[in-house]
Amino acid sequence: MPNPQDSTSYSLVCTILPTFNERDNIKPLIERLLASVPSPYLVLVIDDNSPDGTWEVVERLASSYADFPNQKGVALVRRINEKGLTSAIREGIYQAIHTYKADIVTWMDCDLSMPPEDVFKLVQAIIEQGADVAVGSRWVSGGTDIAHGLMARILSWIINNFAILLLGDKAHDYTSGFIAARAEVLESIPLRGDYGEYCIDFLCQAGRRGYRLIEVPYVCVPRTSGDSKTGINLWDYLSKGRKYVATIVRLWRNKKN
Ligand SMILES: Nc1nc2c(ncn2[C@@H]2O[C@H](COP(=O)(O)OP(=O)(O)OP(=O)(O)O)[C@@H](O)[C@H]2O)c(=O)[nH]1
Ligand SMILES: [Mg+2]
Repeated sequence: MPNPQDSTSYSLVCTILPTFNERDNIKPLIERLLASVPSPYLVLVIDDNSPDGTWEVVERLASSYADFPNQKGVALVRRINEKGLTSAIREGIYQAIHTYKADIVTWMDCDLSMPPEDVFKLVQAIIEQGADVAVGSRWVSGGTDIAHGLMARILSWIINNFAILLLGDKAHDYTSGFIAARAEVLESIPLRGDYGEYCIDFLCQAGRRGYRLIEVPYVCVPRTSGDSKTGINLWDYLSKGRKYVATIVRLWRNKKN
């Protein structure tokens, strides 16, 4: 359990949860997360009008965390006319920093593959170890991936090693998607891309601008409810992988961008 005494050097941490059809995952995720962090703390769900009614579950849950900003809070943005993972996180970052004045922002998948209890380890890497960006990593000592099959793990290995070769080894899990960062870093590096390639771009740019990256190991576990938005079939992996490779090559060619 984190020590609330640690909360002296920041005023608010906000975790953004981008959701599309995560009805059965979102409640346990929020409850486990909020049980493992000190106050004040905000969870901000960005839901793209999920047909399974994820947003309804969040609306109901939000009313039982009514003591924000003094205690822990849950807020919802239900987007009707927009869709997409990167744009959802971007929206969350904007709201977290400008509406709620968060100075540390984190985000993660909502399929319970990333343990909610590990979120505060990322935050502590910022508060206690002086990181500007903390990256949840499957590919450093202590981390691993027991969620994915052999094909997905091999593709992830190829993409990450290609990224390390061309962009450097400040990160070992360039496609992590499990991130905490100081607001100042997020203001200076807007997320670019449609899906997971934003993470390669963001980590590379943060490293190039001299921000301090710390990797925090985590164990990626299988989703137990709902459907994956990526791992539908080999074709889906390859078409997403193509964008990841294009992002790595663009960053390698253009050292300033
Ligand atoms: N708001 C929003 N969230 C999305 C969208 N697409 C995916 N997500 C969320 O993004 C996160 C990642 O999606 P996952 O289904 O876990 O897909 P993935 O992590 O790429 O694939 P796996 O490795 O199979 O888990 C989850 O929290 C999804 O609900 C979208 O269009 N809008
Ligand atoms: Mg996932």
